[in-house]
Formats: sequence, C-alpha cells, structure tokens
Amino acid sequence: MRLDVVTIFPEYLEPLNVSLVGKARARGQLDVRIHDLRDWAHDKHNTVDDTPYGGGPGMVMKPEPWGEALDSVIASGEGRPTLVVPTPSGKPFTQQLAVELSEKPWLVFTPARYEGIDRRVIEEYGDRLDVREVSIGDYVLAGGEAPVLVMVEAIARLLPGVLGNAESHRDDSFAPGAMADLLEGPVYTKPPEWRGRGIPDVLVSGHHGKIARWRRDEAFRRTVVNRPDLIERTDPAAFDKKDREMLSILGWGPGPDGRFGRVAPDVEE
Ligand code: 97T
Repeated sequence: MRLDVVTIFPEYLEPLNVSLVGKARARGQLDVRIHDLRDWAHDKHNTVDDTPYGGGPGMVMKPEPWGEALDSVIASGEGRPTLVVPTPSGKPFTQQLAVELSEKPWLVFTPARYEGIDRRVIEEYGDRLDVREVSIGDYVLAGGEAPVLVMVEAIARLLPGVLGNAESHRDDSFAPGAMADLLEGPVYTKPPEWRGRGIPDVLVSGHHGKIARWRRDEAFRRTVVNRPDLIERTDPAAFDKKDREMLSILGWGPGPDGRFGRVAPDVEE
C-alpha cells in the first residue's frame, strides 16, 4: 500500500518511522511519503492560510497550495488515490472503515491546521477522487496530524503480513460479523501473586471451556459499564442462553423489540 501525507508539520509524522508502521515500511509492505505543504506556497512567507470570508475566528487554509500539492502527488503515481481528510465534521473512523481503507492500494491524507481547508478543495477533488472526510472522535484537536497517526496505525496493522501470527486480529473487539461487539475483559500474566493480589483460579484450571465462558462473562461486565450502547445495538440472536443469564445478573433484559436494555430496578414501597 502507498500512503502520502501532505502537512505543514512533517516532523509531526515522525512516529510513522517507528514500531509497527516503521517496521512495515522497512519490510517494503508500506510506502509512506510525507510532503511539506509549504513547498507549494510560493510567496515570500510561504503563506498557507488566510482570514475566513464572512468573518469569524481563526484562519482558513488557502486553496492554491493544496491544489498544487495534490495535483503533484496524484500525478506521481498510477491510478487514483482515495483522499482521506481528517475533520471533526467527518464521518466516524471505525474499525469497519479501517478495514475498507486497508483494501485500497493508495491513500492520500490531508491533515489541516487552523479552521480547516477552503471548501472548494474538497469539492474539486471530490469530482475526481473518492474523498472521505473522517473524524476520529467527538473532541477538538489543533489539527489533523494526530488523527492521521491514529488512522495509519489502525489501517497498517490490517495489511497482509504486517501483524505477526501471535497478534492476529481475528478476535479484535469491533471485528464485524454476526457477533456481539464486546469490549475485551481483563488479562493477567506472571507472577501468580503480586502485592498480595492473585489471579482468577479459573485461568489456571486448564479447563478451556470454563475459561472461554469466564472471559465472555467479564467482557459483558465491562461492556455494560463502559459501552452500554454496544449491547443495545446488538442483534439479540448473538446472545446465547449463558449470555442472557449473565446479562440478567448484570441487570439487563430484552425489551418489547427483543433488543437488550437495562431493566428498571424494583423500587421499595
Ligand atoms: O479537531 C480536528 C482538527 C483538525 C482535523 C481533525 C480534527 C479531528 O478529527 N477527529 C476529531 C477531531
């Protein structure tokens, strides 16, 4: 896969040289090219921003440097890349979108600073390319560079041969399918006692069936507390008899539509 990033802070993308993504690049599984947007800003001060039409706070990124940068990057390869534009107003970046983007041969990321990029740039390339405006969550950052790091890591680990066998992603939380989306439960390693704290007996029982059931029960425990929306949206066909028992213990049951929700606690008279 080829990845291009056009940014006014090339040094912000340095983490792409280390760890999983850095190793994938070293192995030739990933071709990452970082470009400085100011290389396409031709005035004395390499200006890339200006005041917003209509007034208001902040600055908007000018269209001309982006147009020249993107024309140059697009012309440097074969075929049409998918353009990924990080913005708090985009569609959510999910595991499903990570999988979809990991199947593309070429992605170009355009992280913006200031109040965003002149809208005409998105329109112009939207006529020629598959353009995805994407948000990584409901919070506001100073720019799109951190979202690029997040998205590239989520995408790169899905590429064939990038993740070792030991860390295969078949049981990632949020892997799509007819499965319930559950958060992972707790994990333990040696030593068997640490500061007076032991580990759950079931994990040393050698009973694989009981261990699997315990892990799923703990996953339900965590999910109802931290992400109840994941249970509420699950097709109830994904819950077996023991799942339903555990959900009932946790105060959850089926509503009129069969989907699970919190059962109203009985109030004392
Ligand atoms: O807050 C931002 C500013 C610029 C570019 C992207 C973002 C953002 O993306 N996801 C959440 C926030």
